[in-house]
Amino acid sequence: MSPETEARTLPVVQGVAAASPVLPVLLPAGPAESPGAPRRSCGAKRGGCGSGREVLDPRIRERIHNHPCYSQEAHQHYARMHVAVAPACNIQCNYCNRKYDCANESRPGVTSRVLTPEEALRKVKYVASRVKELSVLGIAGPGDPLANPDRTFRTFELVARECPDIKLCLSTNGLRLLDHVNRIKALGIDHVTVTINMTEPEVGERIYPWIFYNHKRYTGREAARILSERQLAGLQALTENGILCKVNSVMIPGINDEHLVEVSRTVKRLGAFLHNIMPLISSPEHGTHFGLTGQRGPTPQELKALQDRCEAEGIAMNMMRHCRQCRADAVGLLGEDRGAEFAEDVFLSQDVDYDLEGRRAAHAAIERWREEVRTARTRLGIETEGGPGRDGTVLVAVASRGGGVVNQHFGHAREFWIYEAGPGLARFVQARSVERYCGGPETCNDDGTILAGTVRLLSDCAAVLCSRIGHEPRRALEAAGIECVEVYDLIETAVAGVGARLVGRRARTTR
Ligand code: CLF
Ligand code: SF4
Repeated sequence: MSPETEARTLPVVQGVAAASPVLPVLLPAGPAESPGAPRRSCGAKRGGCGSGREVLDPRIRERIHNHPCYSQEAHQHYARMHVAVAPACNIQCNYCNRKYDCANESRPGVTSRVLTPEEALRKVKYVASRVKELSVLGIAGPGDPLANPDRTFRTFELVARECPDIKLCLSTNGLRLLDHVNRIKALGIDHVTVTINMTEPEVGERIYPWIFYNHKRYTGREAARILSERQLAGLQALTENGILCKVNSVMIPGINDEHLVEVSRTVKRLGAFLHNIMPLISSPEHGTHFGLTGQRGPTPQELKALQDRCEAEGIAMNMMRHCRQCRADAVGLLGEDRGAEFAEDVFLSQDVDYDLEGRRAAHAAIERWREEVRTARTRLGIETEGGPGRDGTVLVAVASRGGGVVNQHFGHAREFWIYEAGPGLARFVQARSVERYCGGPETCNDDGTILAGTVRLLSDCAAVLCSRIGHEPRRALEAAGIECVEVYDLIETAVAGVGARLVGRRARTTR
């Protein structure tokens, strides 16, 4: 029976599945790496990883299992929050004008109010008591956390003491990383992201006009050389100390797009676990150098092609493909922004007891549900990996509110998850944001431009899977050759079923 027609009763995790966003990911299927395997690797061997395509050492699997950025599967179930405690920065990136949050982790156009470490602790406790699926606290700005070391580490210290089940996560431009490796390790900050956009100063001078280092301002090629050396040395020191590292890179067409393949190779050699290549977001109203000079960002197709190259043979880097470029005070599942629910006057005025037992029970419920999803996937023989660009696949788009289920109305989707689909294959490749088509009767797509934009964005997809869809969007999508499938099922089951049917049909028509 095809997933489109098969009605299934899905287990619901009380208070979690309905609210939580979805996520498909791979479970390691092959042999685990031997405990004695040499370090200076990302801890994974070819064949499947938490984000991508490698078989994980079980110890690393345990470390990432509920980190929504390091594990693609976890991002459908677990939330992160950022606290904006770090205002200053020590470098200048051409995609940032310092009015907004650090664009190495955030999209431009949004700003965060800076909190003191004590205020940040109150916020974390308040949010953790209400968002039980919260698993990670990240510090990512609004400037560079390590240009504000006292505020950053004081915040981590307070949270580590009072919220022992929350993972600590840091994101930095890497200039001062080497100075703080011991402190990072001592505080148990187990996940660190370094933004590395280049390893060649000739490329770097087109991205960084200056850096401020050891009381001196450096410009041009010399600035880029110092920055690159410090980033790579810091990354290496972290991985040698057993800290899981992710590298973020901003893809800037014509400047570093080709070069990022080499960056991926280099950071993998230095032990980075994951590479997150993000699209440059650039427009004149952001007031950045790139925005004002007309530097464009990549298309989703260009981004995917580059990610595929870095993941392919020869490099085999684990790629993060589900980043949402969230803001420095983001709260919630990736892709949702619940910051407005946690206003300052509320969390600053309340004393919250930390409900460790309640949080543990909620996480246990999430894990039971994940296990059911995995069991279903295994029973049906669905792969979630398979290497980029496997022959005989199509792209399909999924609307989901999370929990691993196709469960969202087309008109309510703010983003679509793009999968490579085929017989026995459902491989997550990208999240694409759209403007919500239906905002209620008063704002519902009155001039058609939102729908037209969505159809364009999904133009390389063969089908859209959603719980319901209206007549007008269905007509527009079908006119563009995109099939609309109404379904309520596990994502991977539905994607693989539709993929098998579409690939089979294509094979028959080309015979
Ligand atoms: Fe935050 Fe970054 Fe830690 Fe995640 S975000 S500090 S690693 S907890 Fe995640 Fe957000 Fe992408 Fe960053 S989706 S921008 S990769
Ligand atoms: Fe802006 Fe972040 Fe670059 Fe600093 S490191 S200039 S805050 S994008």
